[in-house]
Amino acid sequence: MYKLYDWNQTGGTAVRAALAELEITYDLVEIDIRSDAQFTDEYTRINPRQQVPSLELPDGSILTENTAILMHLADTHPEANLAPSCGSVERAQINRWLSFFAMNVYEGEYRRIKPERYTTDPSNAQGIADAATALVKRHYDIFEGAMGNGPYFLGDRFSILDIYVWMLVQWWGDYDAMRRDHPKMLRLVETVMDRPKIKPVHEAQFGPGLGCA
Ligand SMILES: N[C@@H](CCC(=O)N[C@@H](CS)C(=O)NCC(=O)O)C(=O)O
Repeated sequence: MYKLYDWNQTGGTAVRAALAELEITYDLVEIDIRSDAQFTDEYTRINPRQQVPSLELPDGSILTENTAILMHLADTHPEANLAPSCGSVERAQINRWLSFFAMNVYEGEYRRIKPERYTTDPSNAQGIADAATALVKRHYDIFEGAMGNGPYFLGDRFSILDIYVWMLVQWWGDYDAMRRDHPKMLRLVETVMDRPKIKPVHEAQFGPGLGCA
């Protein structure tokens, strides 16, 4: 049995969506990051980085880092075709963009949300948040330029990268600008959130529309 440690509207939503696509049942352990439950000794033993998500695998081992979790779920359920095969060029591209989003967009979103963590000078927090907004937008611009005709990154082929992008975009907020500046990305996101197995995850986590309700 898988056990997911997570809280609402976090990056763990991508893991929930992948588990839903794979029809995997799991136990959910809520780690309320609003009340600092990630900092308890008990959870720190599970994830020393004191973040969610963490996934306990059926063998009892713990996997952290969203992109590693998504790739492992895809690899261990090849029949669902959520990732191209090892060694293929498509696989390398999926890895490339997962790293790109994890390092730049996920991290950039965190700087937008919690700028005070990224400075020793609290009076500069707004500047950090503003720079982070520009950083995330720049990376969305780059991805938009790399998108083909869609609807997914690999065309008609759905993958864990699409799940990851769908999750990240929910934190962005300015969807009028996105419709204008990143229409291919937004189409990808709207296609993912309409998938029959992901729609219930989306609505439970984010509400009926785009973004965190
Ligand atoms: N690199 C980690 C980042 C995880 C992360 O930032 N999780 C956030 C929620 S989206 C968290 O647990 N925040 C609580 C905290 O940092 O105190 C991953 O990709 O899984």
